[in-house]
Amino acid sequence: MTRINPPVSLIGAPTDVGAGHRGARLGPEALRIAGLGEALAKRGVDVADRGNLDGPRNPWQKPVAGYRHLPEVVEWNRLVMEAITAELREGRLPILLGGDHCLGLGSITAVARHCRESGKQLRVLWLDAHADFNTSQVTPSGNVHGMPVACLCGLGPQALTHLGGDAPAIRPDQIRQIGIRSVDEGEKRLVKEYGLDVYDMRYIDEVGMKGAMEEALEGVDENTHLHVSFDVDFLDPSIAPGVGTTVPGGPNYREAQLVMEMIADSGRMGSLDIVELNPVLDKRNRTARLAVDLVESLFGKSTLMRD
Ligand code: HAR
Ligand code: MN
Ligand code: MN
Ligand code: MN
Repeated sequence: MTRINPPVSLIGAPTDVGAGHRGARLGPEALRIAGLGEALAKRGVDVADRGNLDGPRNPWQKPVAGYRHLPEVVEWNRLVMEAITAELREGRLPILLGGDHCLGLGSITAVARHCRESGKQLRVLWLDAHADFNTSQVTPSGNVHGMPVACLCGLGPQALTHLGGDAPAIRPDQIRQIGIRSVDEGEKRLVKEYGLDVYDMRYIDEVGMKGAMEEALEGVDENTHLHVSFDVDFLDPSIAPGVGTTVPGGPNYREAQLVMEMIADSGRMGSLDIVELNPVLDKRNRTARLAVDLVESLFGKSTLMRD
C-alpha cells in the first residue's frame, strides 16, 4: 500500500485563555522547535506553515457567571474556525497547533460545516484524559477548556454553541472519546445523559487499546472525514509531563503509538488538533518531541512493516 497524504497546513493558535495554567500559548513554537514541519516534510508531505493567529491576550481573571474569559475564548475560536475553514476549502489537511483545548470548538465547528457542505460523514476522535463536557452550572473551575465537547453538542453559551451559525455543530454519536480518566461529578451525569461513547482507561485496561480503537473506528468508511483532537494530557504523565492538567494512569508510549498507527491505517484523517502542550511545565521540550513522534505515526511513519 502506498500512502498518499494530503497537503498539510500548520496553524498556530498561541493562547491559554481557556486553561487554568498559563503556558499553552507557547505550544505552537515548542512544536515547531521540536521539528513538526520538518518531520512531516521528510515523510514526503507537502507542508505549509501558516504562522500564528493573533487574538486577544489572556486577561487572567476569575470566572464570571461560570466562565473564565468568555469573550476572549469566543474570539479565539472564531479566528480558529475561519482559519480551518479556509484550509479545508483548499483541500488541505489543517493541523491546529494549540493553545488550550477550548480551541477544539472552533476547529471542529469548521470541520463539521465542511462535512455538511461536502456530504461527508464526520467522526471525531477525542484523545484526552478529560471528557471536556462541563457546563457553567457544573464546572469546578470555569475554565472553558473543560467544556468544548458540551458546546459542540449544543450545551453551553449561545456565542459558543452557535459559533458556526447552526447549533449543535455535531451530534454526540459522531464522537468517540479515548483515554478518559478524569470526569467531574456533574460532568459525569451529562456524559451519560448525552450518551457519549467513552473508551475510558478502565475499558482500555480490560479490552486493550487495539480492541478499543477497533470499536472507535467502526463505521469509518471512504466517505468519512476523521477529525483527531489530540489533547496531549491523553498521554501518561510519565512520558508527557508538559501539560497543565496531568492525570496518572494514561496510555504508555506503545499504546499511544498504536492509537496513531490505527488512525493512519484508516487513511481517513482529514484534520488534527494538537492542544494543551505547556512548554513551561515540560522538561527540555520532551513532550513536544513526543507529540511530533506520534504525529509522524499519524502520517504513516510506523507502518513500514505493513506497506
Ligand atoms: N474537568 C476539569 C475542569 O473542567 C479539568 C479540565 C481540564 N481540561 C483539559 N482539557 N485540560 O482536557 O476544569
Ligand atoms: Mn475535505
Ligand atoms: Mn481536553
Ligand atoms: Mn485534557
